[in-house]
Amino acid sequence: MRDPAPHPAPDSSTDPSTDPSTDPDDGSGFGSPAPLWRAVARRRPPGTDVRWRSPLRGPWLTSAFGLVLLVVLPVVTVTGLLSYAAYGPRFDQAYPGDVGFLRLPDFDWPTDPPWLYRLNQGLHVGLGLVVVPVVLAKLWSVIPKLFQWPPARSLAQVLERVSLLMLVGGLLFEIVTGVLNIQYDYVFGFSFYTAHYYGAWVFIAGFVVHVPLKLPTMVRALRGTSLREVMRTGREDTRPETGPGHGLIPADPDPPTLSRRGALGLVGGGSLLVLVLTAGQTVGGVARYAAVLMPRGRQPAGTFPVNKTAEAAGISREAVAGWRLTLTGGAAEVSLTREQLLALPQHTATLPIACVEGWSTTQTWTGVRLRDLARLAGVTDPSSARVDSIQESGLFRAASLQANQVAHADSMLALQVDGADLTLDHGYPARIMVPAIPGVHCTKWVGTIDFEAG
Ligand SMILES: Nc1nc2c(c(=O)[nH]1)N[C@H]1C(S)=C(S)[C@@H](COP(=O)(O)O)O[C@H]1N2
Ligand SMILES: [Mo]
Repeated sequence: MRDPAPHPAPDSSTDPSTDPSTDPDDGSGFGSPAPLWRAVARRRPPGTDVRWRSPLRGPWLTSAFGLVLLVVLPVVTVTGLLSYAAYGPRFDQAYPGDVGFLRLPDFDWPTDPPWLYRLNQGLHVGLGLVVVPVVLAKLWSVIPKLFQWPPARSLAQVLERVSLLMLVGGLLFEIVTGVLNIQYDYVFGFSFYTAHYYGAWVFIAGFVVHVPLKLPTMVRALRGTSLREVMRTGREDTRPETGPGHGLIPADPDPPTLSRRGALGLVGGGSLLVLVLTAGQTVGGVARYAAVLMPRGRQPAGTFPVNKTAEAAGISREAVAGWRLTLTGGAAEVSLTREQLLALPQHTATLPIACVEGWSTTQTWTGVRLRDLARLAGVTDPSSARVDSIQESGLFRAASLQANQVAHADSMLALQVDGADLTLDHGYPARIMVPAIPGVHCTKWVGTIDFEAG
């Protein structure tokens, strides 16, 4: 069956169905007559009159990919926004600090369960990467729309097109900045967070307009042909879709080189491959060898990832030789050597480091509880604590902790990991460990903790 939607003829200006000059009301929404609009409609840019030939293209295939994205992208978006909230915007340690009306409500990020941020960020980064093949497949499936001329025939269509541009542009931008942030050591500095945050809102705005507009079409297309039917149809029996084409079904298709089942398998296989090549970074063990796409996947056995090495942070053995911890916020400053800290009651807890990049590792930490240190400093029930590293510069040299993060029984200034002294790379002489917190706030090479009285 022929696609009932107007298909671009070789010279669309002679096609009465696409030539608005023959239409008393051109439906452009710009009032009639709209000479400018008609002039635009008649001038299809050269080279854009492409013949799209894949018989697989059509509302069903686009909707199938769309349904996956409809389920997955909200999870990626919400976990992304939650990650921003977990960074503690009220301490201005969530970047960008000043986002005007796009600021999320402040709330205390929970400390239970301890794997909360690990799960959140694993979902955000993991699903965000795994869904890339589906995003690309969906874009492939709607390419003919990009070449439609005139680009829009009414004001409503102009708005739809703009929302689509925001959706696609925002999504591709998020994928590119996200992947670059994982692969390179914060090449963006502050601007990664800024760019990724604003990019997210551009995407969200496009998504919120696009979904309600297309949902009825999607439901109709998916109801029209069952997945079971598609999965039973081989390449030989694959035909172009019938029914409303929405500008997707080719008027003049080539014979199929792949079944729809094959196309779904190809995209699903692509996603599975991304999963295998990335998950090993978090799963560890032999899976680690498969994590070739992840910079922190290939750690020697028995070790766990180092985000920033001591060398990169400018910390040497000599620099920490006469190290003392300074506690402030109470009536008098308190200064403690590592030996004095080791002589205090020690607490042991198994806690994850969960980086914003999506990798995580769970180890057993031993050290002094933060609430014990607050008491030593002379501050009961601190409302927050500011932790400073002896690292002189760098984005992550300091962090602020909320009241519940200081008070938690498993929150500590860790001196040891897995029964041995911390290595210099993992923060020797002492580092922060707090349940459910983003890895970036597990400050290494701690020099000062300033407790804010409650
Ligand atoms: N002083 C300091 N502490 C820091 C960082 C840093 O750059 N400087 N990086 C943080 C980040 S982003 C993470 S994910 C964890 C990683 O800890 P690890 O290197 O021991 O695995 O350390 C955190 N602590
Ligand atoms: Mo991190």
